[in-house]
Amino acid sequence: MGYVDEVLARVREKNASEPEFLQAAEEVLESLRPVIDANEAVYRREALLERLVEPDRQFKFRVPWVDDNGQVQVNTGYRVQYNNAIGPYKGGLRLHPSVNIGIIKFLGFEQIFKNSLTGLPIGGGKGGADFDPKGKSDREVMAFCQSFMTELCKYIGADVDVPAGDIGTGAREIGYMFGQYKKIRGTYEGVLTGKGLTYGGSLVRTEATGYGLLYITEELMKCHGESMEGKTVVVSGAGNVAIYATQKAQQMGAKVVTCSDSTGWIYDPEGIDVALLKEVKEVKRARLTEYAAARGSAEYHEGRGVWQIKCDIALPCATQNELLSDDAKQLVANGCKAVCEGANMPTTIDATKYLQENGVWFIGGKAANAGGVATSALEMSQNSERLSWTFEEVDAKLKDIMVNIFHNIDNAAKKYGMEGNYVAGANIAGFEKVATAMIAQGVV
Ligand code: NDP
Ligand code: 2IT
Repeated sequence: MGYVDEVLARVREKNASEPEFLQAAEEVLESLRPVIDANEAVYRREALLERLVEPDRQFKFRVPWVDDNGQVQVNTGYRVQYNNAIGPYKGGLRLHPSVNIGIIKFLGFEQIFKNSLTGLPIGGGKGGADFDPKGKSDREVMAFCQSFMTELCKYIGADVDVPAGDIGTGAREIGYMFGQYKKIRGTYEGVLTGKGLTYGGSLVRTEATGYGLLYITEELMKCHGESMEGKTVVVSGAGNVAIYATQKAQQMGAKVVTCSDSTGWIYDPEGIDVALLKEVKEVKRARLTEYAAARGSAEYHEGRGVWQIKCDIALPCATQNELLSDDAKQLVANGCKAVCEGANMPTTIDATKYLQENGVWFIGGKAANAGGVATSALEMSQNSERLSWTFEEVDAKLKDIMVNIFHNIDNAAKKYGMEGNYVAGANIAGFEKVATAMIAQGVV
């Protein structure tokens, strides 16, 4: 048995109850085969893969808080510090009822390679809780965030581990958490990113993941002799990533005709009205039915279904495993040319293979959604020098980073004889830097 197969077998045995983590680990290790085979003796002696798949440490803690009726509620909080070979642990906090250790581990593992691809000095980590912010008052959200940070603050710091937003964690939650960290630790430091602009946040961080997704998609199209102008784009999700992906796609001259949330989806053949979508989701925190009610051209459908709409480009921006084999078949049948992942692992392994085998250009989340964490790293830089850069400055750096990521993953795929396989290219390029740093730092 080869080294990759041996490690995969052990990973499957040890993590049998964590399907999302296994999916992420299998995707990465399978595509690293050519690199591992070329350096097997060194990596085996170093136990490099065994060290890579095992987090440095993981925390699980009780989060008690009091609801508006005076009732005590209890949630479970997590932080996984996966790998700090190239910088402090960095990664978001997910607040969603589905959160468990397997989901946080999958996200933390992905984050190692994504953060490496940005070219900036950040390691991989992730955290969150099974708390559901939906339907909670601001006071309840604050109570939860303060209790969560009361425990989390023991393990993080500007040079140690720097959390940020993810599903369910936006500017409001980051603000409450930052306030509690400052209160308990007594230091004013860049311990979180995605902060408000009046207390150390960076311009463009709000838009960064969606904008970055479009910058890399545009570069992909350009390299295939195409542009975004006049393209029909299908987007899933209606949160932070989806909203700003839609906005940038429209600025580039494309037409985005769908969005979705956890209960239904919108088909708007006139093109999504971003201002209205922002009002419904960011201000009112309401359902997409409100979008449809306010917009004559829009159809609302219950359940899932955006991938059945004919498009040139599909951008999954909601959550993991939301684009399945049948969806991939539908996209191919409809002539879709490109799929780029705004979310983390939204496409199943089978669906990814089908798209790639049928000539769809596919860029996975590690590369395509790296603009968010890259801009977080730019926020850390600004905090360190106690300065703020202009919107144009940060936006230009973000664009540069995304264009570089595209060429790095394209070249890595070519180097190992897999031209056009951007998934393998991203895993390889992300891995090589981390592996070199781990070996240089010895057995730690
Ligand atoms: P948000 O919480 O802002 O939005 C998530 C959106 O997806 C919401 O519209 C939500 O619906 C919808 N959704 C549909 N089904 C689900 C489900 N089963 N679980 C959770 N959400 C669902 O999150 P983000 O936009 O920040 O994140 C979206 C994806 O992008 C995630 O995979 C995240 O990990 C990834 N990502 C985020 C980055 C960031 O900077 N924020 C950076 C890189 C990746 P509803 O409105 O009903 O809640
Ligand atoms: O998945 C991700 O990259 C994020 N949620 C952003 C992490 C960050 O630290 O900005």
